[in-house]
Amino acid sequence: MRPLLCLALISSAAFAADTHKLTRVYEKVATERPVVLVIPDDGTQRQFLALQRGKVLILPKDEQAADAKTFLDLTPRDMEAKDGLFEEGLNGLAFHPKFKDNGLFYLCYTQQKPKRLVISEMKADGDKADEKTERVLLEIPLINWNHHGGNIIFGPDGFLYIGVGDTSKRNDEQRMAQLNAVLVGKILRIDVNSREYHNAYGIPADNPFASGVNAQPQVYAYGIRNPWGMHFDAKGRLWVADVGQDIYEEINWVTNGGNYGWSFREGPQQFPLRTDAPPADVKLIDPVHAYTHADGLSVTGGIVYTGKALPGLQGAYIYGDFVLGKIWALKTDDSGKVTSNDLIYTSPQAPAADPKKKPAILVKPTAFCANADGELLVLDWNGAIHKLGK
Ligand SMILES: [Ca+2]
Repeated sequence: MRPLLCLALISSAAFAADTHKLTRVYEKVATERPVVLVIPDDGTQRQFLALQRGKVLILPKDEQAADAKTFLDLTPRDMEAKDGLFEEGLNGLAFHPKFKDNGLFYLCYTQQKPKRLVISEMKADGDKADEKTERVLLEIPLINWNHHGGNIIFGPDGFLYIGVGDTSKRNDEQRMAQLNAVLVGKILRIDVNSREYHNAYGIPADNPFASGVNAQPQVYAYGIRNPWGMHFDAKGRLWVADVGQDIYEEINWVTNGGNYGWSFREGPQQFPLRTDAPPADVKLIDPVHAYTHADGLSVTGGIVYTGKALPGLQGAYIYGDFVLGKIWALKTDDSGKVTSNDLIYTSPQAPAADPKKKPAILVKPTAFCANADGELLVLDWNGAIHKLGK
């Protein structure tokens, strides 16, 4: 290739125009490490924002206001180990489908000594959570500070879905993701209204291993590495982004009993560091969409857009890359075949003072959430909330 042509290609890639922009909202509210924003179905349209250090805020109605309320503050609980500051903490918040009547909501957070993931229930009293009402449902042992997921979401079936990573530093060393004798490397599903198990929760009758014989009954789907971003769309499909290791980042449609491949597979290919073959009778489900580490390094799952302000995105699954600050709009047909995947935004970068270091990515998406109007908010690890627009 002639040098001039090569230069032209590089510059056009570097300056590719974004089709969408982000506008900062709730700028006057301290929003360090936001991980999920949820609006319970109780008619109040309150926007609850979970911060990874352990706080839950109720954001003001006015995007320019400063008067956020502290709904819950679990920061004294020391959720993170000294080496756990990146992924440990409060990573899941979900409201009971009958929150309006019963005031119940659910949390998923890490605790130390022993290192574990805790799924618990609390009751709200108006704009305050009552910490004394906490009821622990499930505790899952962890062996590393990273790759434990922790997102929780209620399905249209009324059951609580819990995304749990393989708890391996790398390589699924302990071969947990395919082992249904443990709860890590899985999507779990439990019934919070029952008291059949540990007098704390129940198992939906159609969970794939509901009998609990040779496998844990809480398992709903398996072969998962590090689920980050779970979403039920209007058609009842469960979208789960699964953070990859060396080559691929994944977006999956997760179904009851499905095996999503890890660590036999990474994305739509065999995982090169694993040489043993899966059992002959095992069906491994490939992602609906995967991108390679040429395009991004850590997927953040999103939601299917149903707002009004951006008609071109109607029905698209909006997701992003945490490390490189990109946002895409993915469209599929009903069979899961991708019909388009448009890059709609790329974060600006700030050059590092030290030329040997990488530039800072200014927008690092941790979650994509709908506001009360169905418009898309991007939660940003750098401590900001942005609204997606044109
Ligand atoms: Ca997979």
